[in-house]
Amino acid sequence: MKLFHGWLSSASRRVRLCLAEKGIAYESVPVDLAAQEQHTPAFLAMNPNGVVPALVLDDGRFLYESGTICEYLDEISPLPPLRPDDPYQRAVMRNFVRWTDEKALPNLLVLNWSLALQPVAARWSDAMLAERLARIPTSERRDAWLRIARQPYTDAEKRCALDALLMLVPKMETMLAHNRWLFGARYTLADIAATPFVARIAELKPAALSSAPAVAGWWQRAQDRPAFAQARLERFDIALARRGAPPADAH
Ligand SMILES: N[C@@H](CCC(=O)N[C@@H](CS)C(=O)NCC(=O)O)C(=O)O
Repeated sequence: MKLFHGWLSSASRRVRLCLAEKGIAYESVPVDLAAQEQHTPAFLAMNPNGVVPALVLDDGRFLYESGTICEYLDEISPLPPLRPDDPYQRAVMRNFVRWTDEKALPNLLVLNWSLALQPVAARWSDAMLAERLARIPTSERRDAWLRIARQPYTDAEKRCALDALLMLVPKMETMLAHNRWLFGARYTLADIAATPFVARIAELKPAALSSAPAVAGWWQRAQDRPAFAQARLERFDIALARRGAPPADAH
């Protein structure tokens, strides 16, 4: 398999975690988001939404949407199982993943894009910006790129985004009250979905974790898993300094 991904991208980090948990070998193809490689015709042929990640299967077919990719990997490579056995619990797990997609990701986007993309996009001339916006397939991301290029998020907006991202912590604290992992004794795709967000919370506001003991314990256990190191969830500032280049020892 071939994974087109961003080193800093939460959705890509999820899939790297899942591949590592499964022990599935893959070719890593980093996509430079600041250079908008995700909007090239070749990339759009793999993912018409123009976002990372995209997975190319061994038979040449493509798959996108990180949550969907992780479920697919769990189906084709059942060991270790990464979903609850009970269909109801599986459904609830899917809703948790969806919650992170809908509530956590857009707020993290405000914070991460302000650091990673705004300094680059602000330098584009109006003509360059218009040309680049025209390649973006969805109106939602076209608006996001226009916003980051011409009207940077204010400190108040960033504070709001961080507060909204932090809503994940009490939600997880409740789920972990009597559980080792989010859905019980088994590490699941819900834990994988949450990991990139908690990693950023640990960098942006570590105090939020010190005041949530169950989440703090979960975060330590998540980092102790061998797959965590293999998936290369480096600190955002360190990875950003390399500007999309792969870590020296990454595959
Ligand atoms: N729902 C999608 C979200 C993917 C997504 O938003 N990817 C971001 C990085 S985390 C991206 O490609 N951003 C670049 C852009 O929007 O141009 C998934 O889970 O795969």
